[in-house]
Amino acid sequence: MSTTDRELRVGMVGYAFMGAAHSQAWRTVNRVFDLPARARMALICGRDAAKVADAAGRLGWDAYTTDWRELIASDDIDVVDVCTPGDSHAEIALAALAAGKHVLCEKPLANTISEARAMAAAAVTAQAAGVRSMCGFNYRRVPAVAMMRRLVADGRLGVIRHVRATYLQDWIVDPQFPLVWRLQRDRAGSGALGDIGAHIIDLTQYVTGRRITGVSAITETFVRERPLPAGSSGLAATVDGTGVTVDGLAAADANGSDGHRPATGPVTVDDAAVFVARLEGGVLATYEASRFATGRKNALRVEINGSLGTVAFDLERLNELEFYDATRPAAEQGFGRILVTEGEHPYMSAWWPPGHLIGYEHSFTHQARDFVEAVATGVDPAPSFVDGLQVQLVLDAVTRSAELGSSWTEVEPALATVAA
Ligand code: SOE
Repeated sequence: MSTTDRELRVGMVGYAFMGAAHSQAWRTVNRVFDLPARARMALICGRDAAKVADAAGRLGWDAYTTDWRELIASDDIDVVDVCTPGDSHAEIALAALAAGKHVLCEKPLANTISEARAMAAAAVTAQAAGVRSMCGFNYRRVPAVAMMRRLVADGRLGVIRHVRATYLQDWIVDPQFPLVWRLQRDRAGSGALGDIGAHIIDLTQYVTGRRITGVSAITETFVRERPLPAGSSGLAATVDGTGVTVDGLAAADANGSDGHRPATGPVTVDDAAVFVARLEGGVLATYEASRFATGRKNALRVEINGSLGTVAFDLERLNELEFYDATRPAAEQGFGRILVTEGEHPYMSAWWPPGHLIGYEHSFTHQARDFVEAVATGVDPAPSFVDGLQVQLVLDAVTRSAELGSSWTEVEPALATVAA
């Protein structure tokens, strides 16, 4: 429980799936962790006055506005939390940094490399003035994932040889699922690749401490034309495509002008991306991100093989790690299960007694905890915008490789490209 009087006044832009997840974190963080500052849910912003007023009440914000520029200009806001679709990340985050606000920005950092580069450069400049920024890759904050990193860093896996990562969903398998913003390149940047592939790219670079240096990729859009969302007047539909907040999902209701034939539009992003990669230090890796893995709702798996052992994480069993320790006597070898709920495990001492499990939303609370702590103590949080750019460079290399028939495509170090 936070005991300080110091406040960090948060202004959040966006209130759909990620806005709700971040709100849950801001509501909880002071009550669970003893932090050098208390986060205050000062102001929430959305374009629709009635909807954002409702969100403010429901999610627990003090006040609301329909103008994000007003939120940024306010002297009563210290932190700007960007939870909008990718097409507005750069504009909002750049304005917030220029106004001297600390920024937490959802992943992927931006829709394009040039936006991400501008954001990383602005973050580096702002950093010199004590302004902090962080990209919201929440899965880093699952205790079992942080523990996985600790095992690798402590050398328990020896020399890392392989990374195997998959992130699978199935929410658009039905060709009648509507053309929501997540399926439009100008709004979302890319499809499965940027939305869920970005997570496994960040997570594996984080856990191994190694950068992806090159990729060879294939991508596919299985369903190229979809009905417009119900009630939408065109491609600018803003409903969320996560299955959580889609308005009614009545795709068949989005009728064309003759009242029978559904009005449709083109899907302009990938439905799935598969790629092989090399990481620094000679690591060979495979990645798969798909929204067409029937039956897989939100299935993220990462396995790392080293000369001394293997560790595996499965988001559907997020309190556990599978660990094979090859240094044990031959007669005792085999995969074991670490239940990551001990006080010694990352973040867990603040929660329940050992064996009492936590869930998805805790990763956001831990993210808020780390962000508040970094801002209040004057330290740069991670992942930084430069780390976000590093992921973006991989996304870009995957796209380019796929366009060129899977040709091998190198990925530059992000810092070098920011300085350039
Ligand atoms: C997409 O369906 C999505 O909501 C992502 O945008 C999130 O980042 C991921 O954590 C869950 O899936």
